[in-house]
Amino acid sequence: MGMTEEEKFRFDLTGFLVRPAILTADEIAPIVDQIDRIKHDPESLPVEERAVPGGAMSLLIDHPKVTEVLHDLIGPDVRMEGTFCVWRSKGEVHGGLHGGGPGQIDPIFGYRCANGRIHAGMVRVIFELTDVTKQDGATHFIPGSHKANFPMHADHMSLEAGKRSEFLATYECPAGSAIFFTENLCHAGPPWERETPRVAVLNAYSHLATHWHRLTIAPEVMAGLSRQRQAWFREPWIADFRTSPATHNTTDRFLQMEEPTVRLDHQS
Ligand SMILES: O=C(O)CCC(=O)C(=O)O
Ligand SMILES: [Fe+2]
Repeated sequence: MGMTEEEKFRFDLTGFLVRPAILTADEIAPIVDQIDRIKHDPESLPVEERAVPGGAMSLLIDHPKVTEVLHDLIGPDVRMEGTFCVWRSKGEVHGGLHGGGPGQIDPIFGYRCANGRIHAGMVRVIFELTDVTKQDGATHFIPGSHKANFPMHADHMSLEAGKRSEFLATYECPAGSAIFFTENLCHAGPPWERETPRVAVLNAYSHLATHWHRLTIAPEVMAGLSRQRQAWFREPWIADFRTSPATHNTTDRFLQMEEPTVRLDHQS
């Protein structure tokens, strides 16, 4: 199915998109429980579930309502390249406004749209696992800043009450929603304002040819994933010309291979 025309318009205009409630209550509860244990009692989990993206949360890697959006934002060949989860208590922050403006994260990860198709570099997907209101302090954005032609102006970079940009925007959503944004959008993880914690998983995806984050997933966590999900972390290359015709780095090829081929530095 893919993104609707309205979703494409919205993402291109603002740099972010909310898909509300794509997860069921039955999917959310075990992931919340897993993150609670990861942060507070990791020993109570089997090793392959003790860190992202293993265990219950592994269904987020390739959720169909996410994959179809990534194909429209990045292209048919997508890798997952990083992920983290948060259990954010009142007063805790991720950081101030960053990104946005003409420099972008790097041109190869830049935001482009040509011939009616979006070609985003790195795309972040936030899975909010609790209901979120606009007062809670979830991720904030300066909409449109992924296409800004002038550097982000200091007058628009404050998160302090009374000094916030008139453009600063956030979202409200029910538990189980996915928020997509291009990493070139100016964004922040401001202080969490709510008494109950923010529980979220933040995945990063990019084109199969590129890699921004060095892979840090623990070998035992990777080993616990299905081959289909391991394929999302395959090496960043497109074609191998040692064969004729060239071999393409497809998911199918990965699945046909006998040996695990997600290379981790600390494994060799
Ligand atoms: O924690 C947040 O709300 C923002 C996280 C962030 O800056 C990012 O995922 O790039
Ligand atoms: Fe960020």
